Amino acid sequence: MKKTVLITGATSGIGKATAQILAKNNFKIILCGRRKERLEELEKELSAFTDVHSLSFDVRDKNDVLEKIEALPAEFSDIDILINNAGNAHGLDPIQTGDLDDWDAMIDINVKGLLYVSKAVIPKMTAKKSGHIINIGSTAAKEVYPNGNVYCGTKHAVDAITAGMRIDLNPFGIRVGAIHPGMVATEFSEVRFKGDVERASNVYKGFDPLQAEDIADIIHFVVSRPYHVNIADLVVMSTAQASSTIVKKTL
Ligand code: NDP
Ligand code: 8X3
Repeated sequence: MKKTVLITGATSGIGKATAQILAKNNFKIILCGRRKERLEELEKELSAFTDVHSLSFDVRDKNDVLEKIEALPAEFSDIDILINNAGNAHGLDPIQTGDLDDWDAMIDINVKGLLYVSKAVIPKMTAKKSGHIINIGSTAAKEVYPNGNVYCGTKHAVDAITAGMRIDLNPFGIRVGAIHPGMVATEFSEVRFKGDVERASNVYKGFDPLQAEDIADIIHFVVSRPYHVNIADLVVMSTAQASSTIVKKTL
């Protein structure tokens, strides 16, 4: 029987690539994101391979998150796998000049949003005593880089919350793990730099960064392990990257 996977942040980057690979590998997909047009387009594309359902919500809106997940049609309501991927960096400023709205966005989306979606899905998993939760952290969950202050703080929180989830959900046989990518060429930097495409593209210039498909492929591997195997914590960087600040560039 096909497993059902709910993916947040499926309208772009890692989430979209994950939906694409899982749809072609025998999973039923629930796509989540705010941008409805992108959801519709992707649902249409993936429906050629599997059953797909879209949910449009802002992860910051806890009532909407809880109501929409609760109201899933019967054929999608039994969620086997949750991929908490929605998130972004907003700004790259020293702590003394950081923008309060950016801080709110990162804390509300990357941390509280992840918690709201988890709160909506976990009862379905504890009731049936099975499930698998994958939180997308970052190398920023493991180290802090200049001007990364609050973004790194949110990803450190994701790391700690993942460990806490794994402990609390252990009696229910629910697998919990985190995948921590280094730099991946997605729309991430465009969002961070508020639509400044040139500044964003410079982030990935002069080396071969990870692509969204690289992480999607790893997520597929993680969710395809036999039940007794839980990939608890996985850091993945491009070969050119040694740490958050050390990247071997050829240009
Ligand atoms: P993208 O900007 O390409 O994708 C971000 C996704 O998150 C979009 O689908 C967006 O959908 C969704 N999202 C953002 N804000 C909200 C919100 N308020 N409510 C609902 N959905 C939201 O970036 P990536 O694919 O790179 O990022 C995915 C995850 O990977 C993030 O958690 C990021 O922190 C993490 N990551 C990224 C790395 C990178 O270098 N790219 C490295 C390490 C981790 P929409 O706008 O339609 O709502
Ligand atoms: C994203 C990785 O180093 O661009 O989490 O912040 S980085």
